[in-house]
Amino acid sequence: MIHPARLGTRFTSALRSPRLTSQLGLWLAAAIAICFGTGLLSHLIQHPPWWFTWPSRPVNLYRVTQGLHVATGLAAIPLLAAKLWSVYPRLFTWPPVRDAAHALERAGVAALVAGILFQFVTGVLNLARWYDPMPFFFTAAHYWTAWLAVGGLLLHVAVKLPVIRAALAGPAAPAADAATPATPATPATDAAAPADAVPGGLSRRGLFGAVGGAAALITATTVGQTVRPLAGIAVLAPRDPRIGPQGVPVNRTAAAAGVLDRATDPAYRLEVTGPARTLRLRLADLAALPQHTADLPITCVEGWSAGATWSGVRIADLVAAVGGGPRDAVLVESLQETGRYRMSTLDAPHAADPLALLALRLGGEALHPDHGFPARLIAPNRPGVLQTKWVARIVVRR
Ligand SMILES: Nc1nc2c(c(=O)[nH]1)N[C@H]1C(S)=C(S)[C@@H](COP(=O)(O)O)O[C@H]1N2
Ligand SMILES: [Mo]
Repeated sequence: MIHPARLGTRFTSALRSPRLTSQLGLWLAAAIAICFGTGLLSHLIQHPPWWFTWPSRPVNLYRVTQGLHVATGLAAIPLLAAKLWSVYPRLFTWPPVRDAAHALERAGVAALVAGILFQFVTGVLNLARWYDPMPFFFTAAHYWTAWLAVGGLLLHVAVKLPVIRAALAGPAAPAADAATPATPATPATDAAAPADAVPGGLSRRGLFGAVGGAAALITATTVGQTVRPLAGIAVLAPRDPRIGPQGVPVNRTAAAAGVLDRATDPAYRLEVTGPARTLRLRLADLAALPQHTADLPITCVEGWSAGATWSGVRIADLVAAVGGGPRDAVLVESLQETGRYRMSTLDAPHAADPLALLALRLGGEALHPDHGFPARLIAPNRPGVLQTKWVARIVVRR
């Protein structure tokens, strides 16, 4: 049996060094910062606190921020893998903890790694719409773990700052890094001794090429779910944004939402309630109102998006018809009786935007039942989950 103290000598790559770990860490931190910022933004848009308002323009802004959220999260996976590879021999350092401070630092790193892995795994499961392995509500777990992971990350960077500084300022030659601990703060066990290196192993440039290549490949084969010119090569994206009824994907069909009968019932009435009156409108009444057309995307939080041409009645016109005004918010309710996305709120900037429609038509045809027939909400610069389908009721909120 090998004594644990000798295990370290079996990790032979001379590439491992505080410098390599720091450089990978820098890229990883940049990706995580964008991913966290855009994720937080998406959360704020969906659950706005009183101090937060989200504009209705530019119409594609959320498409960009949520596309970045998913793309940076995916691209960070090979970066994390490489960074963990660069330090994992330390799992076997002996003794495992030197003192209380060291124990705390190691526990912090363990929590941080667990948090980030949880984010990547749940994020990918959500993209794949595979909820079985997640016995919790994805959105809440993904949101709160993000705070834990980012807190852990800031702490980790703070603790490691002297090492990171010295490593990044130090000489570029990896052998020199590995041979001389960069600062007294760096324990001698930080890197395998270059004497152990396997000649002809992966070069530093080769490693960065492989990691960068993997990140680029993942991005190129998934980002087409929102960047249309790349749709043809998006072989790893779970969703082809060009495929679906009327050329637009569907997340929840009318049958799955249990609304097919009521949506196609000739007795359908849209109820519009405002400070002055309540209107009950037949589909023919809605079609007789002034119709407007808007080119707007469906932007799913899952990272896919699809632009389409919608036409129907302006939300602002309906609000005005029941005595509301441009400073009012609007509650939109679906025929769907249960489910998290049966309702949404349009804040005043969105409700008053002339592009916010109660859409009756998609691409010049009546809405397909799966796209929300007889009427769906479509408004600019909003997550897909807030674009309520099969609208039954609109309530003006002062
Ligand atoms: N009533 C209702 N509306 C809904 C949903 C839903 O489950 N129920 N899903 C939302 C989600 S998650 C998205 S991404 C869009 C998808 O719209 P589409 O199916 O018309 O493309 O509809 C939204 N509207
Ligand atoms: Mo969605």
